[in-house]
Amino acid sequence: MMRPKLDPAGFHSRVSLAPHQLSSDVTPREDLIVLCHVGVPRIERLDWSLTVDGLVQKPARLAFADLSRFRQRHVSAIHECAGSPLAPQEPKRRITNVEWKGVLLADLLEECGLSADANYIWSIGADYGEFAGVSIDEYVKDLPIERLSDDVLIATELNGEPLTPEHGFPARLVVPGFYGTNSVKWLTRVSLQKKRAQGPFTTRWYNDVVLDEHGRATGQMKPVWNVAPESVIVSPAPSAQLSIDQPCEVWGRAWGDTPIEVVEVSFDEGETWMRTFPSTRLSRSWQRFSIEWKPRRKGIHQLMSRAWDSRGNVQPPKGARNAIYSVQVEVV
Ligand SMILES: Nc1nc2c(c(=O)[nH]1)N[C@H]1C(S)=C(S)[C@@H](COP(=O)(O)O)O[C@H]1N2
Ligand SMILES: [Mo]
Repeated sequence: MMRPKLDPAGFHSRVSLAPHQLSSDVTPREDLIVLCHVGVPRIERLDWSLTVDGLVQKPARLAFADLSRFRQRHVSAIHECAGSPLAPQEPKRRITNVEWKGVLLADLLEECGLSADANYIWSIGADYGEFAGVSIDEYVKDLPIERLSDDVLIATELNGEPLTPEHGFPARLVVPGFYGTNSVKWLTRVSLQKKRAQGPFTTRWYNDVVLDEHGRATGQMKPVWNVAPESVIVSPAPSAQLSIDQPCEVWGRAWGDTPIEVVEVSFDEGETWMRTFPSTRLSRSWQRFSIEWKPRRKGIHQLMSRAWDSRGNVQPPKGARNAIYSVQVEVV
């Protein structure tokens, strides 16, 4: 495929809703995040093709119409941007919950026959340009082959409609439970490989420094793949005024790659925590938690929530993209 035209060219993004605006279970289209590092390629369906190569028995090239040969899958999932790759420890909470439709990458790869030495799936997008002063030939990401068995999609629809150009028209990868950066838009090539991809988006950016318990670098790196446990209080909103001795519902959203089992809520800036059990996870959606609070003291209060996943991981107080979120309210 020839290089498509970019419109716009260059970094293009739209900020997401703030935590207190996350009232819809499914994020409406106009409130979705948009993040394009180098621009928005414009590709017609008839011009699009997907090449499958590398460690496969039968390399393939599919046209858009070929996708209809495979069974269609719906996945309802959180879709979260990992934040700025230039400031990986800064929480941005660019979180949405969406409905994807597409075909399973596993079905497609089964036809090609995986070689036994394929360890990683590289996915390549049609965008090109410059990001943070680095010239980008193509947007390349990777994922471990073990992930394939779950629900990795080649998606063609978002919230019941064809993808828009900004979201990857005509087809994109979706890795539910992984940070958005791994869901390569304008997907044009999938390559099975032995080693991790060596482009800037898998080595220089979106590759976290692993810290020891004192916060010192260990020299090891960890790819920005699985979404870490996270939660936000949706209501009350920041600066809300609450009445003393009146019960109020404190509720929010919790999510992660693995289901959230417990959410703890603090009304005193993390001094003490109350346990709540969030709603059961449906598909890969976010979960809702709720707790009643009767404020007994007038003045400013700092509310916080922290999510625990089924592997016992919890949100840290600070210094990570999934750090605890807090809301300041006034009791009058
Ligand atoms: N080809 C390509 N895919 C990409 C990106 C990109 O710049 N190029 N950005 C990634 C990032 S960082 C995020 S958060 C998601 C955002 O997807 P959305 O814009 O559809 O919400 O797309 C990912 N896929
Ligand atoms: Mo992102």
